Amino acid sequence: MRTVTRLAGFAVGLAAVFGATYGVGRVVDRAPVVEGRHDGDAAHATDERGGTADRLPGGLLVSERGYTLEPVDAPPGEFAFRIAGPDGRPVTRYEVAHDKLMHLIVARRDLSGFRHVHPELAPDGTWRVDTPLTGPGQWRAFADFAPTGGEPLTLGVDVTVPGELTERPLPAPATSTTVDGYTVTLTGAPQPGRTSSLTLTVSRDGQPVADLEPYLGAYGHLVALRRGDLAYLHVHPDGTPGDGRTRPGPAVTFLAEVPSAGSYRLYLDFQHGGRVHTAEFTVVAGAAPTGDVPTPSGPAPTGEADHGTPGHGHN
Ligand SMILES: [Cu+2]
Repeated sequence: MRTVTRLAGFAVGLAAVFGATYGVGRVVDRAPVVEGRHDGDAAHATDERGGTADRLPGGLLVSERGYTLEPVDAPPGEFAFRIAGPDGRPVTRYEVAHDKLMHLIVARRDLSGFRHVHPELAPDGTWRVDTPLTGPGQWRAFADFAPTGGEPLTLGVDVTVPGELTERPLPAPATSTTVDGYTVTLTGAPQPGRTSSLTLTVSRDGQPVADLEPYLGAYGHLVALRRGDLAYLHVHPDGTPGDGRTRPGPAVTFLAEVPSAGSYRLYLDFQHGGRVHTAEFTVVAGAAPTGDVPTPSGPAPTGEADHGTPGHGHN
């Protein structure tokens, strides 16, 4: 019974978010479904924010716990925003997290165009960065930060870049990809409602890369976005440089918690040769990694069956 109640609350929360974001009442006709958990553990597992797993994933709200993400006008080529605090004034004091005061992540609503950048803070509380919005489309911008005196937060806001939009289909699930001449392979698959180990292994020209450079306090930084609503997920590196057990590649392991079945896009930032590279993967939680598993008989709902199928109500 507890599970049913929790899911119902989650669905209501999502509907409210979409209503606020788009100004329409019926964008979501099916809430993401958490399946396969009947022992209630997921509802009580604490995350790094000290909250519980039945709290909404990060990035779905533009305003949370008194803090609001406010884009501000900026010259061409620049993206600027403020975080309004509980007193309504721009927040000017932040705590360092993952080596930075502010992490700004952007992606188009079709999950293309991912960028992870670090804006600079002006004394008046305005954050500025060379715009990471690299082309026309509906973008989601995520501010991941910890205000001094408050809990860590990820707020999200929609930003439209005018122009002719070419919607890109989500790439099919894969366990290997290439970026900038590196090959990155993924082992492990996220499972809804529990912590899963994901290992990414980097090679170049067939040789393992065993001298990755620390980036944001780790040998890799992994962001996951959920297809359909771009929920922003915490993925914790398992081990940090200098802890005596974590090696600088070729394998980097993360602990991922996904809140529901369905498709996710993973973005791995890693640094080698003095440059940051981003490897991207589509993964399907709660299903075989191929993502085209037919729906079995029985009551288990599936979140992956929409993959590649038009007219299913997702974006
Ligand atoms: Cu960052």
